[in-house]
Amino acid sequence: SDIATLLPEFKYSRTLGTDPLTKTACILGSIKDQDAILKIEKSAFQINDDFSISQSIKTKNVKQLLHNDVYYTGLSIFEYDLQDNPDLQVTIIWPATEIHIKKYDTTEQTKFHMISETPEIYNEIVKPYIEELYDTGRLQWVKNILHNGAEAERIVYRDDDIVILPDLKWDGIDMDSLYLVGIVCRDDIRSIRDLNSSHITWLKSIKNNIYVSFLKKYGHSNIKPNQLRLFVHYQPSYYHFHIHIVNVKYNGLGNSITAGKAILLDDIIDLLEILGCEGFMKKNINYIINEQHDLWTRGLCNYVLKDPIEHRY
Ligand code: M7G
Repeated sequence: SDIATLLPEFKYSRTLGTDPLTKTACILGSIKDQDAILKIEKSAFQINDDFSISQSIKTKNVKQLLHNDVYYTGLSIFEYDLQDNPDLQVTIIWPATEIHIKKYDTTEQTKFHMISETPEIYNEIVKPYIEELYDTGRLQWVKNILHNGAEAERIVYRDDDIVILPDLKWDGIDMDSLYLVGIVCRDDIRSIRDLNSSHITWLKSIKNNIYVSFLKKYGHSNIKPNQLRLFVHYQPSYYHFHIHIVNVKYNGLGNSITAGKAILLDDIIDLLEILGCEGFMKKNINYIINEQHDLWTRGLCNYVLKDPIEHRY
């Protein structure tokens, strides 16, 4: 299938969420009687030296809303072109699973809670969940990238440790929202919980290769390696260890770059020095979970701090 053939077949069922800040809409529907998620996002402006307002906005397409003193506002339609200045980024997930739908459904994501996940809670609730998910095909896209040549033409860097490529969320054009993902080749690390001090050298070398390959591919841009935010999610959506590589100035990511979800790669490496051979299994991990998440219903709901105040102080 191809996105251009899927799109006309999409039948609307309900809106999963719209966000006026990121100019995004997520819609649930179906394609050939199977659930599908359609995400549309207005693209960022590409304004370069030969950008010409007068060419991009046709006079007949401007309607004035007000003029008062030096202030003029109006509505308009911009001239786009598919190659260098597209209007929209479109994502389709099809067939979409219940987990996908929950992830994109912001109408239901109203209740969030802080969780302090102890190693015991991890072993009792999270680990069995990860193991169960592992063979359900949810990581097929990762396997396809690592072993089956998927997205091959997009790959920025590859060695025995990591494959780096543009993230699904990035349009590949707008450098202000540059977003790459580095997927490690080994498949024995599901999340940061599996990391310990024996992985420090490996992580440092990966970090270095992220910077070197970034410079090779995007050195012509104005972004310096120290302007990349390297981070890892806990909980992630996909339990195969990967690193998010994002332009520091991009803050259109909502919850996914906030404390309670994103942990800087440098902090992970530093923490491993302290945590030693037990690694993250020695530590509580604190994060935010919403009631829609499977882990919530599978038991995290029993561990939420109903009264986080410790009265002995
Ligand atoms: P995560 O922390 O597991 O979950 O990151 P998140 O989606 O909640 O952030 C997985 C990352 O992989 C995300 O940044 C996704 O956008 C990205 N990603 C997911 N899929 C299915 C693909 C894909 O098929 N190709 C690429 N290139 N990136 C993907």
